[in-house]
Amino acid sequence: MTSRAGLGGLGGVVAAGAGLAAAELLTGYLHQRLSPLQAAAERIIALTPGAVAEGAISRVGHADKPLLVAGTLLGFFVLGAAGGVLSCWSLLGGESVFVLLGAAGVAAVWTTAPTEQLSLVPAVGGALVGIAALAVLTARLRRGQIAARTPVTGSGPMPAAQLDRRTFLWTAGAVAAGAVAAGAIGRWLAASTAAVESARAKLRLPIRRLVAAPPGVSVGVAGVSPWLTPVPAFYRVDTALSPPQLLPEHWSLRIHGMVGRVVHLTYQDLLRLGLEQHWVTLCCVSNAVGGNLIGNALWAGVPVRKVLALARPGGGADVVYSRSVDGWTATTPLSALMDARPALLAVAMNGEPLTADHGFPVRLVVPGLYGYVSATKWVVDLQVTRFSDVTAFWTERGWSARGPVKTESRIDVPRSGARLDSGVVAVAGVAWAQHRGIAKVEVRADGGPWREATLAADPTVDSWRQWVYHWDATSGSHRLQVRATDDRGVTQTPDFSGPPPNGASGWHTIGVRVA
Ligand SMILES: Nc1nc2c(c(=O)[nH]1)N[C@H]1C(S)=C(S)[C@@H](COP(=O)(O)O)O[C@H]1N2
Ligand SMILES: [Mo]
Repeated sequence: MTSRAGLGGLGGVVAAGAGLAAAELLTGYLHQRLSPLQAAAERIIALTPGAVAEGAISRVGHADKPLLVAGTLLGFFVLGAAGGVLSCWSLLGGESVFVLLGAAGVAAVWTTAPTEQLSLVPAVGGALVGIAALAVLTARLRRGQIAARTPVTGSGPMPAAQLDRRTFLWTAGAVAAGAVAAGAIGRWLAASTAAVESARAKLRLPIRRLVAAPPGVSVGVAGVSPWLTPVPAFYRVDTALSPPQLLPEHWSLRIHGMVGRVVHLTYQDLLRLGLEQHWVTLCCVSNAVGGNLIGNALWAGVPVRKVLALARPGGGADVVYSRSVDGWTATTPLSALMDARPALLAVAMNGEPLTADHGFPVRLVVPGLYGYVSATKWVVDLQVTRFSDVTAFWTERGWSARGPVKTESRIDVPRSGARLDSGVVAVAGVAWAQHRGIAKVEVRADGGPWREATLAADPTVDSWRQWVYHWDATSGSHRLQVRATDDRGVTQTPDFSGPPPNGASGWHTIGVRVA
């Protein structure tokens, strides 16, 4: 009996630990500010009467935070043990304690960070793991007699009860070891996120920080994508489940392959080459016609040309094979990196150091090419070589080795399916043909004649361009289409194609109803 209760208590502590560890792992993985355990500790500070809290804090001095977290952890373990003991007789009884513990974690996070996306995932995930671990660990204890710690004598088979006890202890030990490992990984992930955030905050880059769109780039129609895409709204596409957390002092770039000299650059070496700021529209090859995997930002970085010049690419080379710290690769034509376009090893976006999501500390940005063949984030290696000798990540998966951006245009307003009043309606959107420039945008209704839209100013051929067409809407259902012509006189093809293997094409078409 005592042995059974004792093992139940142990199982409860281990199950509570498994739940807390799972929560720590999810917290670190999802880059949340506080784990449920930390949030609970923070709530306890907030709920403690001021005088008591101050007294306690002054007595324990700077150790107050870790002590408080340790105390909260102890509280979880004590309640976990109680749940474990209960569950030897009634699983429902034991689990209700765990449900309460989970609810406390969820409530603590909810009251400290209610608005953060995903903030409740660690608490809910941790609760589920704890509940499951309790059920599994105490199953053998509920089944009946567990032998006390008596040495096995003789050579006969071990009694069943003794076997159950062993199995229980082995399982509990394994779960506890897994929990310690998961908790440690979670803490390590959280610490690396915090380190990158503080490194970003401390950086003083010699760049323009107050970023505003150049004059005249907006057609002034509500609902059109702003010319400058704010970083939080900028699309993100990568294969990293969790973005690499790479500190500037740990970053270096190796330039090698068909070069006169192998070059290694540190972050400071790179900055010393001189930063430039350029507006460049980046888009994804997976962007469907009318899609939103596209954004425009002011990038600050060092021209790739300058960096390559240090290594002196040799004759016969036609590609730069870039690699990120997490092993992703891209093949970018050497010519696009050596000609006059502002291909950058970028360190900042819209006046702020890159975020971890967008490639901190250094990424590539090359106007005129889809991201999958040019925009390597967390870039650490540039190999000058030949297209015939390498294949990049997406090329191995069936996408084209070369990915020049196709001339495209999109109707942002009105929305497809909109109900409008008759009269003059502003049809507006964006068009892009990076590094060629947009010369003309035309709109037509119901397959009628193409009408030229008015274009906003175009300070660079590397960014998208806004356009507006004032359409005289008559009642009925209508189909609106747009097409763009680039500065080379090439008009967007009507041939509709989905994204694979080298980018979508076709005219963006929407339907509207006019009253
Ligand atoms: N390291 C790494 N860099 C990468 C990718 C990736 O998966 N891994 N995806 C590329 C693709 S397909 C695109 S479209 C752009 C997107 O950049 P963004 O996430 O900053 O918008 O990054 C490129 N750089
Ligand atoms: Mo992409």
